[in-house]
Amino acid sequence: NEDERVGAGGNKDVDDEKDIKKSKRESLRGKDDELGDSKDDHKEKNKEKGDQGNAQIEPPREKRKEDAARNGPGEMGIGVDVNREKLTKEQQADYDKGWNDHAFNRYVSDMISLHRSLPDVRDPECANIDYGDNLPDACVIIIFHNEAWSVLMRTVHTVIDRSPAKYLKEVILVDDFSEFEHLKQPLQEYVDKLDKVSLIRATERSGLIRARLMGFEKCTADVAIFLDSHCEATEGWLPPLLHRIHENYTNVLVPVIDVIDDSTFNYNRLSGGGIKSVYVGGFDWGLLFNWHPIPEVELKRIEYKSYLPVRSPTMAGGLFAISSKYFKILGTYDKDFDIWGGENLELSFKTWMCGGTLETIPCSHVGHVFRKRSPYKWGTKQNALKKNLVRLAEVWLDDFKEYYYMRLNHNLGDFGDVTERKALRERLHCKSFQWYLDNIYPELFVPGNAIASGEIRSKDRSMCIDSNTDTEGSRADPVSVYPCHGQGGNQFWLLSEQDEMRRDEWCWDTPDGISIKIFSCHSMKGHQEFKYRQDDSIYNPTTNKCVEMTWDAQGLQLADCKDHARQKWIMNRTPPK
Ligand code: UD2
Ligand code: MN
Repeated sequence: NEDERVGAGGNKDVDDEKDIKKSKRESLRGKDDELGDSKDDHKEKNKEKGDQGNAQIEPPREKRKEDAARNGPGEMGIGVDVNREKLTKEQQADYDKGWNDHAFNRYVSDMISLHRSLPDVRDPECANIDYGDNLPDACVIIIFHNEAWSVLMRTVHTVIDRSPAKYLKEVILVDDFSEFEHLKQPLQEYVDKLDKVSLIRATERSGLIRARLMGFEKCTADVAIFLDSHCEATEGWLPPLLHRIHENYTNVLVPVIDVIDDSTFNYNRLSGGGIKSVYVGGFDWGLLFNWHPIPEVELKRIEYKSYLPVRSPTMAGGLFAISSKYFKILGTYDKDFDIWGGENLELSFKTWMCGGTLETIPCSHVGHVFRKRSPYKWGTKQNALKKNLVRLAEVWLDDFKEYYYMRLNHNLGDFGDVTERKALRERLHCKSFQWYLDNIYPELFVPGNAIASGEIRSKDRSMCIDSNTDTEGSRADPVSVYPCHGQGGNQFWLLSEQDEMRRDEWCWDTPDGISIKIFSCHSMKGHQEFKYRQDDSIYNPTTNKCVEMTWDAQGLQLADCKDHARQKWIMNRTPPK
């Protein structure tokens, strides 16, 4: 499935992007090599200035223009390749620390100007749009916990450099109780010298949801814009967002979120350009956000124009613009959400269900460094995500919450009190989740009439069929057996009416007629058809074989059907209605 792109917290480029990137880099290799020395110089100079080598003082505008014209590392958004093996011992230690602390290549980021130039990634049509000169003003709220200096400041500077001054009222930084020295006094001093920028601090670790709320309280502008602390704003990013809110304050907007490579800081431009390179947000029944291409009906509605706002069922969460007034009307966020996760779906569902519109704006591009792991500690809030998602389900999902709870084996844990949030939904007279699914996200697979669901337990011994289908590398992951853990998760399966063994958009498949692997569902039966028969066997008609646990109970395979325990499976059949 080529269309699987970037997961929040997990990052995948489609293959052809990688190729483009590679060839881009290859054609520049000569140049890069020449730059080898000067790159080190740059790094050394920064080192002399102290504080992790990156507390540069804001250069004047003229100097910044020079920076952009200069052919320095990372300019024009081109990635920087550093060969770790060629670094000195100390540099290697610094390089490794960068990855460790941040789950991206901080060492490379430190080499790149805080004002680096970027290509114009917008569709040419965007240039012809007149947004007028009377747009609402905005505050940009950037929250962070233990962020890298150069990455944080590049977020701040690209916002200031690339926003029309009259619309940018303030930039509000919220430090969510960071530990790093460079984010303490040095940051305060740096910020004091910047026009429009202020810094507030949480006095305990509050998690990203409450940190954003702290920032929002200080925001006095018409529009609140939230950004993660590792972004780069591109030319023209702001007016299209403001314009859409100016047209209707119940529009909630998301820019196109481009991928900044976590290793080279290459600013990836999506392959091909045009409207088909724009993705919209969805989710699965584990209540995790995912990306998918714009559905055909929506493409038709906007007549395939590459510059018109595109409706999106959900948002990724980190980068969006909302009218301050409307954010308040919608009850901002649920302040009992901890650390990370779920707030993006909460805001998405209620925007749609309570009368607003959520759109992606193809003419507004902002880059974000997608990481493969979460770099910071979650402290005592290890179960934060689950708690957030249960609160979300309780308040917004109506009976559909059952699909998520099945995943948890109905083990909800302590999720606190949601009365107030339910009252909010009542007060706003929001529509039902059924309405949302029918009208806003009809593409979603709804488990609805599953024939069977839950764990699939072997009759031979307490082993269950298990496979990972989330985040990275889920394509062609093997389906195997693992001791039953009763927690749902990777042992939760659902047999659809079409005899597919699924989890969300992922299906069992047998590419070779022996092994069983995870592929995206194609609804064409064949190698994805599995019948759960009365004799408790699971049968694939195309190969005329049955699902069997291997004799050593280490794996799973298709084999000729026989009447023995390793081919017998217990799965909960849905009682007839
Ligand atoms: C995505 C979103 C993120 C958020 C999250 C779900 C994008 C690009 N990113 O995950 O904004 O909606 O999904 O909750 O859509 N932070 C704190 N305190 C904490 C933890 C994080 O201030 O306790 C900051 C962190 O420094 C960063 C932001 O919150 O600026 C988002 O965190 P992330 O980058 O780890 O989340 P991400 O991009 O994986
Ligand atoms: Mn992020």
